[in-house]
Amino acid sequence: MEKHGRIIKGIAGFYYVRTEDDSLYECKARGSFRNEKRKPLVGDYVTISILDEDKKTGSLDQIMDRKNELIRPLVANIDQAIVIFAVKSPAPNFMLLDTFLARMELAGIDSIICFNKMDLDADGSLQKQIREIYEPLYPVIFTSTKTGEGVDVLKGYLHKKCSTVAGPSGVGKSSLINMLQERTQMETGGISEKTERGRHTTRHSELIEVEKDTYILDTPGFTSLRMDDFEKEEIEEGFREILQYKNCRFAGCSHIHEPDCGVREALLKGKISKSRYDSYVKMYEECKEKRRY
Ligand SMILES: Nc1nc2c(ncn2[C@@H]2O[C@H](COP(=O)(O)OP(=O)(O)OP(=O)(O)O)[C@@H](O)[C@H]2O)c(=O)[nH]1
Ligand SMILES: [Mg+2]
Ligand SMILES: [Zn+2]
Repeated sequence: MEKHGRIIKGIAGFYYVRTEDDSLYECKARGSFRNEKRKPLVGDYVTISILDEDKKTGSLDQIMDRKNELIRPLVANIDQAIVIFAVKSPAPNFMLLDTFLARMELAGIDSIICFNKMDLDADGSLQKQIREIYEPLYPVIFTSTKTGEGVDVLKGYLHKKCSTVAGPSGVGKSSLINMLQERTQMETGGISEKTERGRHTTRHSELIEVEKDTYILDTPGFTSLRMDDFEKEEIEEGFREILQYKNCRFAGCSHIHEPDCGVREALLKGKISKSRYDSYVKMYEECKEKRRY
């Protein structure tokens, strides 16, 4: 018997497929995928044939065409990315955030920025600084899993979409996801002091159904992201504000040292934030460096 479904989790060669009738099957990919070099991804819409209905096992027979696919995190058919940082502990690394945002821009995926642990920003000064940089560019949400503030706003953005949730380790991604849904409780850094590793961090990606047709993908935290798989000329496409102001004298302007550069002019006038511009320059240099290897 054949069924349609979606891969919600992949562990050690097994794919867990949630089917239209809301069952979950453990599937092995058909051997031919390996020959075709097509690897099933979390988020893929698939056709499976049932091997054993009692044991809920199946064979993954067919992968539907993908709307998009991401490498970091490895996932297919995403509608948007929710990038989560903490206002503090850990302190936000804006270069890391900007790299993530640029990668999403280049992949054609919309981002929403969520700053968690707002309870640690009692006087709101961190919030103010963050808003100044990012609010002109992206939706910015502030949340706290301690007070519950902002969680409903976040939920509103997720409605009927498939969102990947990404961010550094320890910012509260799993804690937030636990507040958003009841079905699967993710392990968080707080509640698992008993385990050998001392602390439970997310180690594989999993699609979680928050409500009907609303999915979020919890992913392991990242500590670094690079842009060196892109050409330096492509980096500007990762910055909405640079695309907006690049009325420069020279075609192919790097926006770093050329005269009559619209981007540096906008920077001087305060229309582009220094922090974002610095991230752009760092990424550009990073891409230039790699040519020497
Ligand atoms: N003060 C404060 N602490 C929080 C908040 N949300 C989460 N935490 C704490 O931050 C720690 C990390 O939370 P997790 O949800 O495990 O973080 P994560 O982003 O899933 O981490 P990884 O799985 O390692 O990527 C835990 O000790 C949480 O209790 C918050 O809103 N405020
Ligand atoms: Mg986690
Ligand atoms: Zn320029």
